[in-house]
Amino acid sequence: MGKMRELIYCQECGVKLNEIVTDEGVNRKICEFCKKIAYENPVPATAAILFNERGELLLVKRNVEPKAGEWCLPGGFNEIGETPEECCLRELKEETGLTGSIERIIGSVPGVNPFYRSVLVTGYSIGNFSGSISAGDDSDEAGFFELSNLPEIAFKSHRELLKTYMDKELYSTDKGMLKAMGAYVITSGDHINVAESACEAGATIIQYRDKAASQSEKLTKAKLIRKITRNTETLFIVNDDIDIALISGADGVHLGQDDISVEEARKIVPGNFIIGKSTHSLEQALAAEKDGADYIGIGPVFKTPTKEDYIPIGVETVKKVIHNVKIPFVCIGGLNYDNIQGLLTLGAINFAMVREFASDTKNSVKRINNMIAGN
Ligand code: 3NM
Repeated sequence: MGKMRELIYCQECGVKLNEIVTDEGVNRKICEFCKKIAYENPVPATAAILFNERGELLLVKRNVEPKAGEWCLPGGFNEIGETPEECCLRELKEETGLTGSIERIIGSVPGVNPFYRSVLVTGYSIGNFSGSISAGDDSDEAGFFELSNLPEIAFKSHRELLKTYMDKELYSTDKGMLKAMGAYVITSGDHINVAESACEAGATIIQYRDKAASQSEKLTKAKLIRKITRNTETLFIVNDDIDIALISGADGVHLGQDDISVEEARKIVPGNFIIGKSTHSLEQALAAEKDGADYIGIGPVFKTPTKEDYIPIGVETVKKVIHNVKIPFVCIGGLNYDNIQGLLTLGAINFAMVREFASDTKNSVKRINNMIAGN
C-alpha cells in the first residue's frame, strides 16, 4: 500500500491550505479563501462477503489501481444518496453479475488508500444470492474459492472483515457451516448415548428428536445433550419444540410443516439462532426459503418406516431443490450408504438419518463424513 498522500490544496478553489489549531486543540487545515476547514475524513466504502452452497468465498480480480490484477472482496465506494447496504449490493451486481440480499453487518474497518487517502470499509454478509457470474466494472474476473485455497486478498481492510466474520463464528454457526453439514445425526433410542457418540465422532449437527417423551423428559435430555455438545464443534438442534430449544440453550430448532412458522419463531429467538424447516416438495422448500429458514430438510427422499405415512419425493425433487433453492438443504428419509452415493453425484452434500445413526453411531458418522469428503 502506498504512502498516505497529504491534502495540500483546497479541493474547492485550489488555494494552498493553512494549518491551524482549533479552539478544541485539534490540528486542522483551513482554506483562508473559502473560510472553510478542509476536513480529512475517510471515504465510505463497502465490501460483500458471500459464500456459495459449498462454503466457497466470492472474490473479484481488480482491473483498476490500486491493486490492479489482484483479488479482493466485491465492493466499492458509496455513491451520494445511497445507503451502505445499497452500495454493497450495487457493487456486487456490477462486479460479479450476482444479486443478493444483506444478511448482516460484519463491521467497519479503516483502510489506507494511496489515491483516496483514507477509507472506511463496511462489510456485509450476503445471502439469497442468484444469477450467474459475469465480471464487470472494476473487475476482470469473479469466482468462488475454497477457504483452504484463497488467493492473496489485496486489501488489509478486506482481510480484517473476513477475519471478523470467521472469528465471530458467523461462518461456523451460521449458514456457511450449515451449507456443509455433512452427517446430520437425528437421535433415537438411547438419545443421550447416540448424541455422545455422534459428538465424539465430530458430527456437525445433532438433532434431538423424541416423539415419545413428555415435555419435562425432553427438557432434561435436551439439557444433557447441550452439556455434551457445549464447547465442541457440534451444533445442537431441537426438533419441533422451540421452548425446549430455547430453555436448554440449543443452537437452533427444527420446525415441521405443522409447527409455528419460521417468521413467527424468528420473533422470539436470539439473533444467530438456527431455524430449520422440514419440507416435502419444491413448493414447500421455496416457501421455507422465503419465510427465512436457515436451512431446510427435504424428504423423505426414499420410503422410510421412520416416517411411513409420507410419500417419498424421489431423486427428481432433490434435483429441483438443488437447482432452485439457495439456502442450505439436507436430504432426509430412507437414506443409507448405498443411495447416498447417487445423491452425492447430483451435488447434495448433507444427509440426515435416524436409523443409520441409531447403532454404531461413531463409525456411521465417520463413514458418512468420509463419503462426503470423497474418501
Ligand atoms: N423427517 P430414517 S423423513 C424424521 O421427510 C424424518 O421430513 C423426514 O429417518 C422428512 O433415516 C424422516 O430412519 C425419517 O429414514 C428419517
